[in-house]
Amino acid sequence: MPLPKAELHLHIEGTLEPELAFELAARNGVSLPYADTEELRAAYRFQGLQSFLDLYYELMSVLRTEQDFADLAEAYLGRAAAQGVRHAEIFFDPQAHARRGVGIGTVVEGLWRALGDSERNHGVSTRLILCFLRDESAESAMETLRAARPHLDRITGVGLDSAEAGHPPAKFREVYEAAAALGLRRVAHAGEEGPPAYITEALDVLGVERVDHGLRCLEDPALVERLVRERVPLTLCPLSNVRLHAVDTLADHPLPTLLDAGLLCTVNSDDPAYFGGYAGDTFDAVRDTLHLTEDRLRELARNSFLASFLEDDEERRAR
Ligand code: ES4
Ligand code: ZN
Repeated sequence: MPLPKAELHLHIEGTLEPELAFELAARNGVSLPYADTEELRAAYRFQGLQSFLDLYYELMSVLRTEQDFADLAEAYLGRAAAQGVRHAEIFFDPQAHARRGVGIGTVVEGLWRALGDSERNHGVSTRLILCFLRDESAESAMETLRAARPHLDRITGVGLDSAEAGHPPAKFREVYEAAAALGLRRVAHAGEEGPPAYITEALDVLGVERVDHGLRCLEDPALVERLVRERVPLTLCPLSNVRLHAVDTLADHPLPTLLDAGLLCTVNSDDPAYFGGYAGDTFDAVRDTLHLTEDRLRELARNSFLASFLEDDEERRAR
């Protein structure tokens, strides 16, 4: 039995496996510039975040209808459940779909067809987190939040993703203030490719409760001390860090150092279709390669529920 765990850093568009991408492409009459799934998989060699994002945005063009989003989420939930995931907080990128005329209603209501029945069908509770693309304007983010208003009963929080360098968190101060006023929880990617100062800014200017990635906090000992003191969870994604070259190999990943420093670390899969593993695969990989003890693995699993947006009673039931 895999360890029960919560997944807190998962882009639903990053769960699009090549087989489903081709199926949806055929269904929707979209042509992909790859002959078959093998040729597509061969393109999964990334130089860094941007080269991954280019393919990620290209491939998600096959997602058009509510049923496409339902099929995508249903496939993810089945795989996640099989790997011990009991709770998933799922990112989605509405602006990336709005670009080709797919409205946020199609995305959210489509995902909900799967998420709404997930506890019953898979034993996985879920939350949705709307991510703003940080390489788009603050005005576009605000417009996205406005468009989300009719769907807020389905949405728990907001996040910030896409190309980090040159797009500091403070650019999104107003939209995060507006999100907080609507009762939404706040997270942001920071310190993945961007500097530690972006982590501080996400905390101080955006008021985030968790930091997604946060890996580069290690370059600033005072920041590490603060994150420990304030019990700010980090949603680390070790397989993603390897594939995007934030670390050289998994054996070099600083997860043990981060845990030893007393940080509230969680381990997550980010974009599992692209980075080589779902939540259970990721736990197995760090256990085997970083030689984590059973106690450390249990700590990571416990942290995933502690750092989640579940209420206390729900949290106890999930784990
Ligand atoms: C992402 Cl790994 C990563 N970083 C930033 N934005 C993203 N969107 C999807 N995956
Ligand atoms: Zn991410």
